[in-house]
Amino acid sequence: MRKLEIVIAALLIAAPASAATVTVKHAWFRALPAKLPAGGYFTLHNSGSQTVTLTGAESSACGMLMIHKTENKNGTGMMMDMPTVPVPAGSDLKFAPGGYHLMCMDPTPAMKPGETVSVTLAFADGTKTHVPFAVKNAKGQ
Ligand SMILES: [Cu+2]
Repeated sequence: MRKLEIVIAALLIAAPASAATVTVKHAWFRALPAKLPAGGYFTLHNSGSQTVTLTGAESSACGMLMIHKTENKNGTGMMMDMPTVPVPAGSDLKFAPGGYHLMCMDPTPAMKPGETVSVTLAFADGTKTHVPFAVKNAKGQ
């Protein structure tokens, strides 16, 4: 058992892809009236030389925070659950209306235009990043 733990620790230290190479820009939520789900949008930039994989998001301002992707199926926008989202080395991945987005399924009163809420993004290497999201109104203002 002890030997196995040492091997696992060595593997963790050697893991090359780290979310430390990821930066987040332009993070905001679109708050809608009547507690409708709020979409979350941002740009992930991976400055590293390895793909970094986003594996989850959570926020105390959302009962449940899901990663979705809107896809056009026969002219209808369908939202798919995305358990993982890879961000290729040296590139930007945009979460934007009509594509990848976060979906705050059950917004709390903290999700109010003019406020800022914190989102924790989790990555496949076990790291987490806390990101402030500006809350805007339905018009994105
Ligand atoms: Cu959605």
